Amino acid sequence: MCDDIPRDLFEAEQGQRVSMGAQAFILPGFARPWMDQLLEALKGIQTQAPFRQMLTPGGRRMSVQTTACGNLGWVSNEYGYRYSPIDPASGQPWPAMPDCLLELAQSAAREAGFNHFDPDTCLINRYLPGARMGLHQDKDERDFTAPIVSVSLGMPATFLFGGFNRSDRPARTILNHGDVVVWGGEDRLRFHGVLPLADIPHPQLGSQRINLTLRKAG
Ligand code: MD6
Ligand code: FE
Repeated sequence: MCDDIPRDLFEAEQGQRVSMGAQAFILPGFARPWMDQLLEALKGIQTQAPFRQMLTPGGRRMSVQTTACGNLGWVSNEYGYRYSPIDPASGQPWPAMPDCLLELAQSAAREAGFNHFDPDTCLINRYLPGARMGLHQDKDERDFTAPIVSVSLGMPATFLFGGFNRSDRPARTILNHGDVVVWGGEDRLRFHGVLPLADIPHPQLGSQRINLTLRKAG
């Protein structure tokens, strides 16, 4: 994929489905009807399982801060990454997946053609200005037939969507507050990432971006 996805703040309308691949879509503003409930639920999750900066297996500190909800959470330290039913910071299970989040994710998955999405984890990443996510594949899940649903909140970010090799030049698109990305099927293992965030404070969330990705991991 060589061309940038032709989309900016003005082109895409709520209710459209912007295609990034045969089974990969941006749903602009799709999360808006759930927004108030979602932000309220996030506050509770953050209290129970605060954001923390994890180490990569290389021993480097990730620039994003991470937490999770659902039956499993993604955890990383200098020894490797894995999904765990227990939050290592508290020794307790992760906060439950809020109903509004599950409903939003299933509804977005359906919109993208994935009918029986049954996520058991939501990875929650917080980006402060300057934080980034290098090109990676999401391949720690057991079942690649399930899609991934990603919800963007707060400051806008430039999302990179590449091919099946790290060296494939990625397309770029902006993800705004309330946008949802769904991808799966033949696009499930594409490389993707996020450029370092500019500080463009969001009216509700201030100088941060929060990204929720729901998956079926177990
Ligand atoms: C982010 N997202 O948007 C990082 N992965 O902050 C991801 O890494 C991601 O958005 C798989 C599917 C959708 C995503
Ligand atoms: Fe990812």
